[in-house]
Amino acid sequence: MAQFQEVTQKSMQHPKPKGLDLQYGTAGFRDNAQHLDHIMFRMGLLATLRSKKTKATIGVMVTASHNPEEDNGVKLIDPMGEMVTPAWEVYATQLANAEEEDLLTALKDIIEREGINLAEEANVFVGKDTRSSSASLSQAVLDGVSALGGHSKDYGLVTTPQLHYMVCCQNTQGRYGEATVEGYYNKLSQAFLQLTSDVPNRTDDQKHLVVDGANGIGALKIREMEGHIKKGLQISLFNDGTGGKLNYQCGADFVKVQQKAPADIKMNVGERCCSFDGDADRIVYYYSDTEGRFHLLDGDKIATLISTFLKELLTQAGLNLKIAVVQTAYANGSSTHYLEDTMKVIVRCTKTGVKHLHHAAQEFDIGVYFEANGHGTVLFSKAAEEKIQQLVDSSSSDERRSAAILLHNTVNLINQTVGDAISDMLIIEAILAIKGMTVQQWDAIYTDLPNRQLKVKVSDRRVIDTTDAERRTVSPAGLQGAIDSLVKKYRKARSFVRPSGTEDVVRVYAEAETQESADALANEVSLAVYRLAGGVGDEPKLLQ
Ligand code: 16G
Ligand code: MG
Repeated sequence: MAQFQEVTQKSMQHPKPKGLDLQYGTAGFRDNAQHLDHIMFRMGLLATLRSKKTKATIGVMVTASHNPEEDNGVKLIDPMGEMVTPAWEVYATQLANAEEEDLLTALKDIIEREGINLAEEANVFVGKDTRSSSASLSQAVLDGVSALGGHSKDYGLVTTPQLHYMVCCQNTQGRYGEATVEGYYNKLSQAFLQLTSDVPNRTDDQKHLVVDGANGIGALKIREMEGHIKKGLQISLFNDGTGGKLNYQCGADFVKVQQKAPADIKMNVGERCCSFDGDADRIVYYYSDTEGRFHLLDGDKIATLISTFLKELLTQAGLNLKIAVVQTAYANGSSTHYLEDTMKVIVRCTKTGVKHLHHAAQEFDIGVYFEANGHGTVLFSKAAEEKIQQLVDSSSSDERRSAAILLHNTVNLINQTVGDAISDMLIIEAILAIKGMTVQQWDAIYTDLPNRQLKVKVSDRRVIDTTDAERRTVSPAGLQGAIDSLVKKYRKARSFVRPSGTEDVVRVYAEAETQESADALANEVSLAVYRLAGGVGDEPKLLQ
């Protein structure tokens, strides 16, 4: 077929280095940008097939999120704006690793297995982050789409969540919103201004927020959006990409891992600050207290703030909707305790990775999901949205209806397709404004248990097999028993280990009543991993 000839020909311009083998990881391919040209072309092909299969628009985002500038990567987006279904991640890996002469066979294999009609139309939306390699790599995606006769729309520089949003808007015929960047700003800013417009006497200080844009796409988009929201929010933007390097000593991952503020940021005592990651799908908040101590408000604190707010509104609106918070094993034990025991909300734990949390959150009327690292959003079921809308349209008592209006605007402010730093930031700012809360008061809702994360190098991290949402290991033999007896030595302690999905290491997490205990436990568990799971190099060094 002519289409296949076109694929073979165009593929010669995006040749695969022989023997190179890459995996579609937790959130797509990620590697040094120099290794990715053929991957991008082939993901253009795959997205076209996925579009023909689903008869819907598919998204391809070129980004390596919080990785260093030299890296790049690609994420595929399914019709409702969610991450691509796991079965197709397997195809992505197969297609990516087929040697040049086997490419058509790999392609035909997918077509056959999925029963794809090649005559079907295909539409692919493409976006990219600000990395210097992103321009040519996104061109490779576009080449892949056209090689299989698909139509594409190049959104150019957008955040990952913006592209997810566009795909959802397109496939819902505009019901979710207008599939343009301007449409995104309008929808979110209107909801934000409506939520905050009735809040009396907000001072300029209360409206002020310091934002660290990680020198990435989020900074660019905040600049574009600033004018739309300035009545309700005054932003001081740092790491806006004009001077510093992407993700270098800044951004959500740096702040979360290092537990300190970005290098080039000016923060006054008690001032609210937040950091985005390199593709603006993660956010964390922080402030510094009068003693100069740094306080981090991570995904767990964000989930608590949002779910508490929603639960109170549901009560005021008299709506009987089932709300749950979805976390991972990394959630601080204090947050889980607070949510279950004080807030009385359902808490679920899933494996690490947004797709797992997203999936679990879909089971509830309202599913709030956040990873501790700041990835997260809220999902509202169709029934929940309808009930809220009915109440907004009704003539019920003022209090019930006002609560429903707040809920309605909250729904519009949230990007339900995926975690979105801009949308999450605006919802947090709106809640703090409505409740008249300072960042310190938010932080004081519960106190995090001290914790420590370490990495251990082993010869093959796949020897570690986990169960119970990664909270327990089933292999290698003896490891879980060892962890259990170590945990017993400390008060309020918990520890688990899991193979990383993005790095060649085993991750160790420990928490306990004091920092000393958490550190000691993390050290001891690391040593157990090293000894029982084939550690390489020197024994893990004990933390001082
Ligand atoms: C990816 C995931 C993130 C997860 C992280 C875990 C998405 C969009 N991103 O970045 O959610 O926390 O991997 O990395 O799903 P790890 O497996 O190396 O610990
Ligand atoms: Mg990211």
